[in-house]
Amino acid sequence: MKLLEYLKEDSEAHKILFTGLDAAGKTSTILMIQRELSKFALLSPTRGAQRRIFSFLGKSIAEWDLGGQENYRIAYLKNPNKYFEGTEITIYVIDILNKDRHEEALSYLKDVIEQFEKLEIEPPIFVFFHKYDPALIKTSKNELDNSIDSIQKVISKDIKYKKIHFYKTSIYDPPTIIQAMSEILLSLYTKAELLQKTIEEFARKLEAKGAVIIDHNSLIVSTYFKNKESENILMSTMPYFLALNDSFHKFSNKSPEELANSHMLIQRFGDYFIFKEILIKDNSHEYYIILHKQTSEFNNSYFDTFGSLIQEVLKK
Ligand SMILES: Nc1nc2c(ncn2[C@@H]2O[C@H](COP(=O)(O)OP(=O)(O)OP(=O)(O)O)[C@@H](O)[C@H]2O)c(=O)[nH]1
Ligand SMILES: [Mg+2]
Repeated sequence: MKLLEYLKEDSEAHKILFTGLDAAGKTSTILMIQRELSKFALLSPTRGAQRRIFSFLGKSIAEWDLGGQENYRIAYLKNPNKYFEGTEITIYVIDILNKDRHEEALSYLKDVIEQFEKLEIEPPIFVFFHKYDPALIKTSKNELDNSIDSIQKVISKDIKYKKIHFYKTSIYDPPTIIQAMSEILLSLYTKAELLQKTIEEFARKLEAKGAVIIDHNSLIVSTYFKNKESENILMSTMPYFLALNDSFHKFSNKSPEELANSHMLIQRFGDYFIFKEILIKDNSHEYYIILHKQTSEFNNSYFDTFGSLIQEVLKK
C-alpha cells in the first residue's frame, strides 16, 4: 500500500457494525457502553442504519447500528456497498431467549457473510448470545446453555467462517458487555500490549493486587491482576465505580481540577479499592484507574508519573 493511501485510511474511523434481527438487543448493548441507561425505557426499534462516532484510546470508531426489522434487512442486502463496505469488525447479536427465531437469525448471519464475500472483506465476527440474564441463569442455566450450544454447532458446521468468536451478554449484567466490547475494541490497537506492560509495572510498584484502567465510557483500556480473586472482584465492580463517581460529581461544588486530584476509597473485606482519575495532558477524554490493595496507602506522585507514561504510550 502506498504511504498516502495508508495515511488516509489511518485517519478514517474504524467501522464497527452491529447487526442481527430486530429486537435482538443491539441498541440496548450500544446504550450500555455509552452509559446512557436512562434511555432504555424510551427505546423503540431502530429505523434504518444509525451511525455514531466515538473515540477510544485516541482513535475514532464509527459504530453502525443496523435496525433489524425485515424491510431494513432487505434494503441492506440490496446495497452492500453502502452498508457493509469497509467493515472492520462485526458484532452479531442473537436473542437467545427467542428460540423460534434462531433459524432466522442464522440465516441472516449467512446473508451478512455473503455480503462480505462479495466485497472481498473478512472482518472478524463477534456473536453475542444476548439476554443471557443473571435471573435466568439461576433458574434455567442448562436450557440456556443448550440452546447456545446448538446455535454454535450450526455455525461451525454450516457457516464455517474463519474469524468468528462468541460471547454471552446481558444488559442486566453490565460487566459482560463491557468486557466483551473492551476486548473487541482493543484488538484494533497495536499499543494495547505496551499499555499492559505499563500498568503491570505500576501495579507492582504500588504493591497492588490488581489494577484496571477504564475510559469515560467505562471501557477497559488495560488490566493487571495478581490472582483470579482480584480479577473477579475488579471486573465485576468496575462499572459501578464510575457510576458512583458520577453521582458524587453531580452534587459537588468543587472545581474539575479539585475533583480530578481527589480519590475515592472503599474498604471491603479487609481490602482497599482506590478509584482515581488519571490526568493525561492533551487528551480530551478522562481515564480512570481502580486499584485493589491490601493497604490504603499510596503515593500521589506515582499517579502523575503513570499519567505521563500513558500519555507517551498513546502518542506512539
Ligand atoms: N431480558 C433481556 N432483554 C433485553 C436485553 N437487551 C435488550 N433487551 C430488550 O430487548 C428489546 C429490544 O431491544 P433493542 O435494543 O431495541 O433491540 P434492537 O436489536 O436494537 O432492535 P432493532 O432496533 O429493531 O433492530 C427491548 O425491549 C430491550 O429492553 C437483555 O440483555 N436481556
Ligand atoms: Mg435498535
